[in-house]
Amino acid sequence: MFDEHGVSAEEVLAALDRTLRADATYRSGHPTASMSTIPHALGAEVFVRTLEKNAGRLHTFQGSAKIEQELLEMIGDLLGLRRPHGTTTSGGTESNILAMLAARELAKKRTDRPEVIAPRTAHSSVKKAAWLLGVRLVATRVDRSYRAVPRAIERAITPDTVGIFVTAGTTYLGQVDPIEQIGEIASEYGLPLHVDAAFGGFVIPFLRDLGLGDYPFDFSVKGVTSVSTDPHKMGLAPIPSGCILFRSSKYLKAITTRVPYLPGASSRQASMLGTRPAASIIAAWAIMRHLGREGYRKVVAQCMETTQHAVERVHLNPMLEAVIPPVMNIVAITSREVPVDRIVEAMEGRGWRMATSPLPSSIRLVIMPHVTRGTLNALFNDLDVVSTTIPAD
Ligand code: 0PR
Repeated sequence: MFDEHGVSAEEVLAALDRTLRADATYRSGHPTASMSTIPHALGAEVFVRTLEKNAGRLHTFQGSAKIEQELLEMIGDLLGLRRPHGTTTSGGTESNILAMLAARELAKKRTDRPEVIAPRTAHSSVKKAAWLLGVRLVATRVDRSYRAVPRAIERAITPDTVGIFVTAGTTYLGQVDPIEQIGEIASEYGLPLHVDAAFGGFVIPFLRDLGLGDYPFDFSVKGVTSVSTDPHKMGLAPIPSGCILFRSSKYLKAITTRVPYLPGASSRQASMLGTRPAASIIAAWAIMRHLGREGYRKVVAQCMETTQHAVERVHLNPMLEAVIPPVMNIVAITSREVPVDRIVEAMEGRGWRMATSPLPSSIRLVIMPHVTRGTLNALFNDLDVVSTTIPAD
């Protein structure tokens, strides 16, 4: 109901407090399967200070326009691209939609029945993008480690194929597709190759620095034509914050429209949205400037240490098993006997908010910076009880 007369600010805030008590807070150590976390304090401060700025109107906010460009350049540098052509977005979903739009538009003279190939582990937003854009999505199989099978992708190519989508840091397992091999195929067939690094973009470069794994995924790989990554995941930025970068300007041009009421360069918009917060762009910029590579490396090192602890707890329980040895700070746990759903139900009964993955049926933990050893120990103590006391049938 929308009342004729308003109520006092105190009353509004009290009502808010009561209602929002139902939300999980990151500070409590929960949730244990979110890909976002407590935003970095500097980013939060900058976000609040710049709330009124509109990145959909960069003629009015020319300082913000400069910050957006600098942010894209910093992320380009992180992803191995000196002169990026791209845009900030609201997150991984919008970035995937834009990557698919670029692929479709560049092939529109060639086919009016566009198809995109993506392994079945691609995030659901790839399916959403295909649906929105009238593209047929061809899902290809994955191997026993849940990585895309390059030969299956090659076999799926038809004259109507307009692009290939792969993932660096899959939603459910944090797995990285064999992007070098797929890059070879994309180059050979002259197809755009989009890498969804929504989560992995702020993790994989630091794993490499830390000696915790080398997973080629970015513009250093031949054949990769676009990469998306989200500051609002492991970039520690406030929501909404994503970006997509293209290797060449032709992709960006293909998704750019003109806004008639805006002058000059500001009339060209590549993002899906019109009015959108510059605050999240400025906050992401501030956090990246402040933390530097060193700061993010420390965050990733800490998350990977905690992830290792989670893996040790899984190994200590004979009823549980990690689906793959974690590549990054995502752990998927299956149960050897009791169906995962029943474990989850019992854990929910003990007050945990659990997340599951369907491929394969497993419990999903994302070890973000707010997830501590203490939280994990409490969670595994309960998992140990639950997994050993529920009857298997
Ligand atoms: N690409 C990948 C690889 C992702 O993991 C996600 C989000 C996206 C794109 C879409 O990003 P935006 O949400 O920023 O548009 N993955 C979600 C996440 O973990 C999906 C999710 C959320 C899955 C909660 C399970 C869950 O319990 O944030």
